[in-house]
Amino acid sequence: MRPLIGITCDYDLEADRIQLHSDYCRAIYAAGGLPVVLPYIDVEDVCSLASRLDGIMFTGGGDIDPHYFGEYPHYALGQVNPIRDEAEIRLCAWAMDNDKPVLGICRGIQVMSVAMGGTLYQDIATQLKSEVTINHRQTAPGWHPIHGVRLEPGSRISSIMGQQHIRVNSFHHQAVREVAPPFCATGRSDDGVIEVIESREHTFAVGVQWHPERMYRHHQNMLLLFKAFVEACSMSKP
Ligand SMILES: [Mn+2]
Repeated sequence: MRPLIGITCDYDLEADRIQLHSDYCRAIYAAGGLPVVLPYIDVEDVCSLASRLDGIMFTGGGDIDPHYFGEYPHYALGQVNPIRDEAEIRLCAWAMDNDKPVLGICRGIQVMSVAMGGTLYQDIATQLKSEVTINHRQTAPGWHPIHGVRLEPGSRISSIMGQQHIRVNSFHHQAVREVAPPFCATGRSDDGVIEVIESREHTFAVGVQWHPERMYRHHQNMLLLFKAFVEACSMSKP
């Protein structure tokens, strides 16, 4: 039986409308899972809904309110959504506490980091000092990998991808800054931006800064990530 995978979505506060790129659902389905989109209802009820699922995927979206990691808003901070922030951060902390498999994508890696007490660069272009300057907001099509990511030897992500250097797409201006336990940074771009975090203490808790769901049809190695996640979910007990 296909494992049931909850997928968080975006929430347009002005239009009062939830929305999600279908690629997230298609990628989970292509990897053998059954996708379920999670609405923004009462936070406690979202956790009780999640307790019936086999895993949770946190998706892309806007910026996280820096209040969650003890900072004032930087002038380059984008739009924040308090409803989505509160629900996702609580849900992620619950999932980690209950060892529910978690995959974070783009904003999702940031949600995972912040939920465990980590911090973010609110804007890497102005806050990250590096000799290598990569444009992490590509204008090339989403399926096209624009920069490299070096994966930590022996990490879960390198064993999933079967390589220690991969190429990824990039659609972000924020990034994980300080990683809090149980996470470790296990993948970085050439300018030092953290692009992968993972926990060795959990069944499956991996966050990636890129968008594998937009790549997997052109670059099949990206399906390996969804397959590893779905496989871990299929062994989790709801
Ligand atoms: Mn990037």
